[in-house]
Amino acid sequence: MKIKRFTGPDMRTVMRDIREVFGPDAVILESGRGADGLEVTAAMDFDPAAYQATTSNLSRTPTAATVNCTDEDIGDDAVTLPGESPTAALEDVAVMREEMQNIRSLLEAQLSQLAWKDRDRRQPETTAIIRNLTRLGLTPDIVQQMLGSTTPATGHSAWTASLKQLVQSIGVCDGDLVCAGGVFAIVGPTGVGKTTTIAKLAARFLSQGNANDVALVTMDNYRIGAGAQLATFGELMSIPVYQAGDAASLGDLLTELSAKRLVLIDTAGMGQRDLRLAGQLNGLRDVEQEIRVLLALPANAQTDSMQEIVDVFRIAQPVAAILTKIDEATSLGGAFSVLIRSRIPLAYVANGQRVPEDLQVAGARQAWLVKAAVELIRGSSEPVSEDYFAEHFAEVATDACA
Ligand SMILES: Nc1nc2c(ncn2[C@@H]2O[C@H](COP(=O)(O)OP(=O)(O)OP(=O)(O)O)[C@@H](O)[C@H]2O)c(=O)[nH]1
Ligand SMILES: [Mg+2]
Repeated sequence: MKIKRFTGPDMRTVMRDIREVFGPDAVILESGRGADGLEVTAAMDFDPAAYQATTSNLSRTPTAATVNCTDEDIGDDAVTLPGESPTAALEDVAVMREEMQNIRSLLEAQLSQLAWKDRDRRQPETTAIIRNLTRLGLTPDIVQQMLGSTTPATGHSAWTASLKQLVQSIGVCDGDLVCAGGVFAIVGPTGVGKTTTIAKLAARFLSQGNANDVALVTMDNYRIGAGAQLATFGELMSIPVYQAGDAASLGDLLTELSAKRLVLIDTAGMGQRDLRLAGQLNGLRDVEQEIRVLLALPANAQTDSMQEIVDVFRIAQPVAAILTKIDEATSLGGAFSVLIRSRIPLAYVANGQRVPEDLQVAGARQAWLVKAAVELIRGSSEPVSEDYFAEHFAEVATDACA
């Protein structure tokens, strides 16, 4: 904590000096009139405990302390608040600070609302697009991105242009990634549809290839009977299913299976905050063979949860994502936002429980996805509050005015 006394002819000058020296978070400790005009004692990195200790020390020699201070960084002695106990003074400062912050927030909110209303009046087409893109579930940063890269247009064509922009922004893999062959592992949190998607992918491959060319591996050794689900799918499709416990046994198994055109590895679903997760994901990286990781992302989750999933599973270095459960999602913009922001291309979209029908290749299907997102908002009646728009999109309006 640093404490300093500032003097000046008026409050405006003194406050400007304080802000220049200590920055916007300076705390005002004391103010009054002195020989040099207005005197204000302020602190940077204010530490209430240290300040309280200081003022307790000082209460023995308060006057001398105040008289002796200079404009240099002053010692502890400069901060007594005569006539008031240090604790009471501290409480006053805290209350004042909170009140000022409340007033500031209130003012900011009101200014934003005014600016948003103003923008609505000046640029009704843009604000209509902002409203629609937001209703799709897109996050403010991605809405801005769509607006920023859309060439100016009016009316219906402006909306179409922003949707086209969205279509172009969703990264996808070329063609049918898995069916081209290789070793793939599907990772993701519990219950997102990893095992079901593996069965769908294996069945897709079978429609073009041979059951002898494919093998399934489960690394799900954490839960009793977890491997049984994959074993059942394997049995139904006459595809062999293997079990691998750790990185070493997975490496040996992959060597054994090197003649297979396609190996699909199912991993144990773990919550993104499960401490065992990193061990499992690192295990996939520790094998010699190249394993391409696909991240299963549940489209029916909240946007923040999807972002957390992407952030946590990033250590597995996923080459692509599979968006699951889009049939259960109430909006798709959140998933688009997370994918666009994290630059993970989309390989497949799962839209139901049926194996293998409910799995679509994402490549060249962005327009279909965006259309599905638009259809979802047609059925939804939940409006987004004007306060939300004011909070996230008013700044642009202020800039535009300047
Ligand atoms: N509606 C819907 N349900 C799905 C989809 N994909 C999978 N499911 C269902 O979701 C449930 C969980 O699927 P699993 O494949 O077992 O999920 P998982 O990720 O392997 O689960 P854990 O291994 O427990 O982590 C099952 O009831 C599936 O039928 C989908 O795209 N849409
Ligand atoms: Mg599973």
